Amino acid sequence: MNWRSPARPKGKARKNPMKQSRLDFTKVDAALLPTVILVGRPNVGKSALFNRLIRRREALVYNTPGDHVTRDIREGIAKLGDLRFRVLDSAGLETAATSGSILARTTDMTGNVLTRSQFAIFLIDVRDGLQPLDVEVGQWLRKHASGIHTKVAMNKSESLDEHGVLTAAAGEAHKLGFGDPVAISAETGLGMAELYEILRPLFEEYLFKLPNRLAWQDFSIINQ
Ligand SMILES: Nc1nc2c(ncn2[C@@H]2O[C@H](COP(=O)(O)OP(=O)(O)OP(=O)(O)O)[C@@H](O)[C@H]2O)c(=O)[nH]1
Ligand SMILES: [Mg+2]
Repeated sequence: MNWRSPARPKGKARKNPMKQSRLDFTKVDAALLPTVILVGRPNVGKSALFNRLIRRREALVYNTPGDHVTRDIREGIAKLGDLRFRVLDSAGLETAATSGSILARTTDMTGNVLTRSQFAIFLIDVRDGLQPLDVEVGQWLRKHASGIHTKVAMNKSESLDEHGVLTAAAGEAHKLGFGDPVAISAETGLGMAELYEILRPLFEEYLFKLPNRLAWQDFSIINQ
């Protein structure tokens, strides 16, 4: 399913995944929104997904100093249907994951970025199949971000239109150990509806579990 409508429903509920919506994320204080970090080896499409999610407007660019390099971490508010969340584009994270020589900076990254994230979307390039670097990123995540709920996204899936190929790729991606993958295309928007359906209950649960119930008790409840 290729659902790309950004607008909130007006009037009658539309026939899309938002129908089951309860919390109105558009009313949630931005500071309380869950944070999702996009991770993966180079070129898998993290920035492409980031740009799609934030619609290229709200990117905030800032630098996270490391030992030898400057990391640019882009942050924005993602809009996925009526869902809102903070999203981080982790340029450079894969380097930390794949180079044993910069473990110190890995620790920096853990402190600066991972502790701010409750969720991760772990992108792989479905056209390449599972690569050793993907496996390393997965191991790195398990080691440094074990508390982060991680979902694997098979990006560039628009290029695999044969069902059997995608099923085989999903079987392979499952081996990363983060559950069932979701097939997406950051470029065409394929799979955004599935991503929405996966993320919404997780984010609702996250918000309901926030310690300060006063913080969310005023959220609008919609479609009840
Ligand atoms: N066919 C296809 N190409 C894509 C898709 N998403 C990204 N790309 C292409 O893949 C290349 C890498 O995309 P980026 O978004 O820069 O990848 P990245 O993971 O941010 O790369 P680094 O920042 O270098 O780690 C670009 O040429 C994109 O146009 C997709 O869904 N389908
Ligand atoms: Mg990038």
